[in-house]
Amino acid sequence: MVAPVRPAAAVRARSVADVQATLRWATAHGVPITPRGGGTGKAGGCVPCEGGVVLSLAGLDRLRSIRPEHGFAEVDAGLITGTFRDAADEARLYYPPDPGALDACTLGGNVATNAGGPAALKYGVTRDQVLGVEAVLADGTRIDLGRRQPKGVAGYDLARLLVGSEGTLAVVTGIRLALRARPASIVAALMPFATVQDAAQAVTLGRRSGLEPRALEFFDATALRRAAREPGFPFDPSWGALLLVEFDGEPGVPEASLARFAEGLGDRGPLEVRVAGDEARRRGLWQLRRRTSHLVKVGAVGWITEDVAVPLGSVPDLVERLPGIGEQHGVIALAYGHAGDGNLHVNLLWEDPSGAQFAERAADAVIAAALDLGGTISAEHGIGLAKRRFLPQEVGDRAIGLMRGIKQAFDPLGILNPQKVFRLQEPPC
Ligand code: 2HG
Ligand code: ZN
Repeated sequence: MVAPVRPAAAVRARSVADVQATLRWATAHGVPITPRGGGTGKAGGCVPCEGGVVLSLAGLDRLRSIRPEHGFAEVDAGLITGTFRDAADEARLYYPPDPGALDACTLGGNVATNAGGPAALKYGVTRDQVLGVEAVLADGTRIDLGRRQPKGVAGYDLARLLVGSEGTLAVVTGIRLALRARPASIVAALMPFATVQDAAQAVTLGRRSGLEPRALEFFDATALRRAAREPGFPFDPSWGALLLVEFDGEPGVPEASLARFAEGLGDRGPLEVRVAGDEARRRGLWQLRRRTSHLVKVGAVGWITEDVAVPLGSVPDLVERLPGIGEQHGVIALAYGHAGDGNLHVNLLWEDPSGAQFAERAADAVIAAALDLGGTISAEHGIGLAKRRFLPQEVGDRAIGLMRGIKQAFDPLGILNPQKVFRLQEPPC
């Protein structure tokens, strides 16, 4: 877990010029800068661990333009993601990324961590929508990177390099985001399974069938039991696990795809298929899904949440290993999340303060399991401080060396979000 830290000062930028002035000053005085969007990140990326100045982009929140004729929009980095999605929807357009903190996180924060969400399954993560970025370099220079049309291969793709760089290379102030046509029809269904293995198996079989679900969300029985203390959360004690499956397309297509998905699972198919009959019910299901992260933690005195991902065929292996990890380390281990992307939010909870001492070891075991299965330590929350110690295990020292070289080229004084993602020097914070 990442402890709170107080910076020496905070700057609330209202314009790109404010960001430039702050960085010019920081370079002149060698002051660390920690950029901040909505502050909803899960890996401590916006914790000012070296003191210095927190640079808030939240006041830079204009929707600059929507250009349907070009298929993109230009936004300030501090615009709330949900506000942008609603504006696109009003223009009959669609922006797919829908992270859990949709109504509080900013598009700049999403760019920093390359955020995902349920619909990333069909439409990709934030990086897949970014055509270009406007950013301010450590010395205060403003640069425009990227393209204005679907194709463009002029030089290294620096715009996309900034996506997922967690504010360590430059401060992103504006973003050019691709927009799509709004899907004509969307249908969601709950599919409970007798066993967790059947549900995990359905994730891999469902994807292999050639169908393209828009979302394929998984809940294991522990997650369900805990979340179902909330009235309205669907659960039956006979359920071993639950999938929330969603398809979109021309009218009639999603219903047919759902039926084919369930039928294709044969004997190990769902116990039932509960289709959300109308848009209000579909939205209601997603409200509950969005609250799952909070609901499962009620009653716990502490927790660590992971966002590991594994190759699709290994999802059943990962879920099978979790109860053993929980038992061995004396914590409650549960999983839910974007299983269609191989991405599970493994939550390690303790209800007695003594559990804290074992939780880090349990987290190590979850990370080791994901890496052992060929997966990743972070599918969508980023590395920040919380996952930093695991990064060398996944990418190796040579890759960390290359990343340090890139950091040095962008930020020679090391003032931009220092110590995040990987250590710049010892002792680290
Ligand atoms: C979600 O999918 C979020 O609900 C949060 O990414 C996950 O808190 C978590 O573990
Ligand atoms: Zn998630």
